[in-house]
Amino acid sequence: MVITNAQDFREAFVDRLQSTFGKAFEATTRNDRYQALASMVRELTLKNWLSTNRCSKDEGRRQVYYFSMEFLPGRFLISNMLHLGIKDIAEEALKELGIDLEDIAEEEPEPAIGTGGLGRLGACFLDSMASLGIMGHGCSIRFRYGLFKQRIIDGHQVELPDNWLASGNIWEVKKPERAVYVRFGGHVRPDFVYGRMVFLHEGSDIVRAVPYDIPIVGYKNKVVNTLRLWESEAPTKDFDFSLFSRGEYAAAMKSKHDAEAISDFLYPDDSSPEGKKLRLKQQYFLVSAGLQSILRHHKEKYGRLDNLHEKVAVQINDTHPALCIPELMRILMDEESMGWEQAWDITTRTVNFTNHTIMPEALERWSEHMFKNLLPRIYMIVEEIQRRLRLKLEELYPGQLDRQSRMYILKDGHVYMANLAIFGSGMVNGVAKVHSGILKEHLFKDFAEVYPERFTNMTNGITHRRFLLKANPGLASLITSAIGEGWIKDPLSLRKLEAFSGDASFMESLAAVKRENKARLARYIGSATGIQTDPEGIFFVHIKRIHAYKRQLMTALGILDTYERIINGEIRDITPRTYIFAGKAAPTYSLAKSTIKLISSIADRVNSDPAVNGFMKVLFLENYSVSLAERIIPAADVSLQISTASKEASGTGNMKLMMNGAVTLGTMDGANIEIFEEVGGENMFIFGLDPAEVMSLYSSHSYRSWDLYLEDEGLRRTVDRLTDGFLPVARNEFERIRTHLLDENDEFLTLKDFAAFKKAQDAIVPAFKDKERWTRMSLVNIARSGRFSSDNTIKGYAREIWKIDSN
Ligand code: F58
Repeated sequence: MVITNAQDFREAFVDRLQSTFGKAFEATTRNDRYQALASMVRELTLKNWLSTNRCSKDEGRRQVYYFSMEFLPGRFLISNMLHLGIKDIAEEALKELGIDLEDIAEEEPEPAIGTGGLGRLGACFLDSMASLGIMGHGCSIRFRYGLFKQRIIDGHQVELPDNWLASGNIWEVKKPERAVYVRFGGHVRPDFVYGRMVFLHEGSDIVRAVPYDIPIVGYKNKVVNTLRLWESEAPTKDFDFSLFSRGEYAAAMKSKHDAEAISDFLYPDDSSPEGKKLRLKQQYFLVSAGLQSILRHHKEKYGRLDNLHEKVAVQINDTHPALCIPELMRILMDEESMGWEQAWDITTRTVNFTNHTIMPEALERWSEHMFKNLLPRIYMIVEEIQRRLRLKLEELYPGQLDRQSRMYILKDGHVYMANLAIFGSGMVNGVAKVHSGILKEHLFKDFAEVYPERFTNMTNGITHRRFLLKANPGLASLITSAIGEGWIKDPLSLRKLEAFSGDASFMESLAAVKRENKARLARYIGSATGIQTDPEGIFFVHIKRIHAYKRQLMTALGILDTYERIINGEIRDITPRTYIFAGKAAPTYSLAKSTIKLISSIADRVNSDPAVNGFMKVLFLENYSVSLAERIIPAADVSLQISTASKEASGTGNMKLMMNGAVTLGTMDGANIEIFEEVGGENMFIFGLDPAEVMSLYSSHSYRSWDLYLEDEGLRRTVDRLTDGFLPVARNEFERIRTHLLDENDEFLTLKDFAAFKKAQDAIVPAFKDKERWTRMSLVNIARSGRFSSDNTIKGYAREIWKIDSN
């Protein structure tokens, strides 16, 4: 298929529709049209995929494998078209046929294999690696059900299964011939073969891992990398027929179900031992399947494994894939007959670890008992790693058992995954300067003292191709008309835009693009919720996972306070304000779920009050996803990034919003600090405690939220509103939140920072009303966002961690 103009494209498309569906063009459905178009785009990517694979084979360049439990790539269709350079032609051709490309793109089911920033970061990295010509691939699980679909019913989050694969996935290619086998349970028997000790793994359950490959298309460079997703199956595809013939139906199906369960759900509920076991199984499944296939490929190419670290870099995304370390050891020793020293040397030069959070609940540890039963050979290897770690620490810190044990992998009946990841990796990085500092100085201080050279920082980034070029075509074309299209390959050149701050017509166009994006979002909100919003007013946007440390609660209390001050006549400025929230709460996280209900209740009260109706609206948009983010972000005026300082490792929503001209209202946390370095205090609104202040407040134990509440009348009024019948819900509905804020002493310092937050928010209104000033702030944010492109981040990883060239 060679397509060079809209007419060719139109003909090929109509032809494809007819030959696939046997229908006249007029009779085809929206889904038929999506399928036909996607199959054309897929065909174009496959050609480049083949040549990329051939070229990487020929050149012997170092390949990067990004192991992650999560990837949130978003929809592929339009992004692939942009990257292949055929979007404009296709859009024109479709228009001639009366088809809106954006409309049919909605037919694509969105891969929901992720919860938040961590999964989206993986997808941004894949995009940047492909676009920079780095041979970098993703490795994950093909979860049949991704994260739940969120509905908001009567203000509550309701979770529904997300069967994203129900009607197939046109982008994937199943590779049954590349299947591998993964073992669980059983026991290990040492034996001697030709005088050498070997470990025989007997009586284990075997699961077949089948890869599905998704092409990741680089931007106009003919590079196509791979996101490989593994699906679990029983080793023989059918059930056990002998049991079936004896009438034991349930037993006959059991092993099939058990095997398939591994790739059924992302993050099964792990409050039960069974749930925990399944999670550990998933982690080992991912790691073992991924590494076996990498090593097989490497051997096919080089015929040896002693050069593995020269040709392969494995990046482990948080601790979920940390079993890469003992599994690589197992393969090198048990299957390739390498000695411990050599295998360890290769492993630690191949694997690197990224930490994404300091929240204690995310620092994984497994019961040693469960670990040993499920992964007996891996357990033996971990025991030996622990033994060697202990010897090393005893040598360094003789007799200092407390200090030593803080670094142990095995202790108190548990396996500590972060300690394993640090000890077994070549490099360890955090995801923003402040976060990497906290890792070195607090969380992993002991290790950083042993291995100072191992710790580094790689500030996160986002792909400007999805979050600007694709999501905001109006802004993208204004930028291109001003500075040319060089910024798409070189995002730092967005800086050139600053020269236009004195160009009245450019600035007017910039404001017009934002207005148009807001009008588009307002239309969407109107049709999705029936609520009318005013695109002339301020759009405040707080979109991310719902978590107490991200303080959606503070925004909600801020709205309550503003609303009351308006109806009391304390605020007379009636600049329209729309507050937009979106995000999912973990199903078992009751405080986060109450926060969603609170936002919905505030929305019910505010949106139905005629006294503020013309100018104040609150919305919680359900089912946050990459595509919903792409809708909201271009329309944001104010980006709420208000986590308790020190808690947000980096944040990446802050970067996406900044790049689209939103001004940040934030705390000095995560990458906000680096955004501040770029744009300065005059182009963002910073408030509240900084990380050092927060940490010293915690360690001094001097904070009492009750005292603050009793002292500050305004604060008391707002907190009381939760439970005094002001909101249209039962009075005890938000008792949980009140308890968190007062009796549990406000762990995330929402009340402590509240006065500063209010002040910062109040300062936004006059700044927004000064249109020239606001548009200039917006321009500076866009122009200086290039540093936060994931292209830069990936160049950093390539240079410092993977030691490869990127152009
Ligand atoms: C996020 N982590 C961080 N974790 O919160 C964010 O600051 C950072 O920018 C981002 O990683 C990328 O580095 C994150 O998204 C999760 O989603 C957890 C995964 C495991 C279950 C609990 C949530």
